[in-house]
Amino acid sequence: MKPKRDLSDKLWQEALRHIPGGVNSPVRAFRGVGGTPFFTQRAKGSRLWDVDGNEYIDYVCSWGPMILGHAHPKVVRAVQEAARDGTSFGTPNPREIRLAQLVCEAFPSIQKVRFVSSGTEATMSAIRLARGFTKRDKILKFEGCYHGHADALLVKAGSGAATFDVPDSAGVPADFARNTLTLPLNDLAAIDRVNWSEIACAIIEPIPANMGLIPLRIEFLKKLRQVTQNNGALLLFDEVISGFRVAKGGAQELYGLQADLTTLGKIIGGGLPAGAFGGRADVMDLLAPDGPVYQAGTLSGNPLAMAAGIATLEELFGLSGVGTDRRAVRDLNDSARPAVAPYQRLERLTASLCDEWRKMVPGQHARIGSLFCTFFTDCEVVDYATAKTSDTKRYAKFFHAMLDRGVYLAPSQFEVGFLSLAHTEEDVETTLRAASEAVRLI
Ligand code: KE4
Repeated sequence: MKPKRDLSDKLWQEALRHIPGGVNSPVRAFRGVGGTPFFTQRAKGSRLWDVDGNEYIDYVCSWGPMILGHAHPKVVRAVQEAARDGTSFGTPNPREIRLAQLVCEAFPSIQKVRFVSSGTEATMSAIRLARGFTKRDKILKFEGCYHGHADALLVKAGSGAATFDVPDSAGVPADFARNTLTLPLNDLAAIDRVNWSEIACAIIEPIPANMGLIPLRIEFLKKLRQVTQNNGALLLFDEVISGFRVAKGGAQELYGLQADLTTLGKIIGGGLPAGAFGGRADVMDLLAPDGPVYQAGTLSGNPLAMAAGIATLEELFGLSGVGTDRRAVRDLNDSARPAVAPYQRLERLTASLCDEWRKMVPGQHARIGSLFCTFFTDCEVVDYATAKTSDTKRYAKFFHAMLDRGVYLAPSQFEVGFLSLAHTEEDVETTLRAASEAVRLI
């Protein structure tokens, strides 16, 4: 039953010689589940093939970007066409405007947007902008939320209350962490223990998906919106995962809330390196070259990443095929048509998987749109502390049993599963069959 992965194992040894930990991003090293990773040769639709020819149904989707599925023809063609005209100019290019239009139309709270090359760059820049706008140094984040690896955001929570924190990564000076306070999620009383008049911004994943999936109490988010508004602090929604994923307008559309600043990534680049931060024009206008907050990037607005992002969003919003490849800047009305069919399909297919899954896989289950997660624990999971009660060894056994049956889940209990528009009912059936066998082994 165990698939042969001889070539992956050989490549792994070579990777370890040249690349720290053998990977360019830690979670890929399978440290959360044991064993060593497979090397992907190619991907198409909902499937990955490793270098040994093993095929997997992919529920990681490159950690979120591949919402259309891998190698979608419209995305591939858009990138090929863009590449034929050159790969980077370092000047403004029309595709930046088209993608900016699509983002501002999808997110009413985003009056202006700036593109960067990753989610980390987006959150790092947005934090600096919030500090520049409010002239305050302190920021507030939430326990277990991940916002990329900028120093100020690599800070772990204290226990349960707003506390000055210590870095949770080597190399981050204590001084950097001193300005980052942390609160537990879903704890309304904890919000009242903060001196909000000294806070530049509160940054939160409105759908926390980096400790497994933790549905937030809507009154918690509403209180955060209210208290930041009342105290001149900015509310920063990190929608790098949820943006364009749970709805066209992300969690803000789902919850009917508007952030002052929003960070985006993953889907916005259609699989190429891209991120973005945007929000209120009076805040965004503080950015260089107009304002005093410096921020820059050689490959920001890269034409290939913009082309992949445009093709992805236009397909997702039901606009593709309106020839935008040729005319990079279009009248806003073209993109006004509501995008519901794709989101309804994602909702329906993920529900069909999870409704059966939760009957056969013991644990605490969570699903929001096409994001899903099972915590291998008996206790109700409402925050990072309760998520950490999960039996990670049991999750690891389940992960490998599924992988050996051709189903690739996140190689960590503290990530989430993603579906794409390329996943099919047959994929769901195959996955459920594998899960019914895998649970017997753990
Ligand atoms: P990147 O710098 O990895 O593009 O984005 C950082 C980031 C920011 N905000 C949120 C909510 C995120 O989830 C992320 C990155 N997510 C992880 C997976 N949970 C990326 C995978 C990885 O680190 O390899």
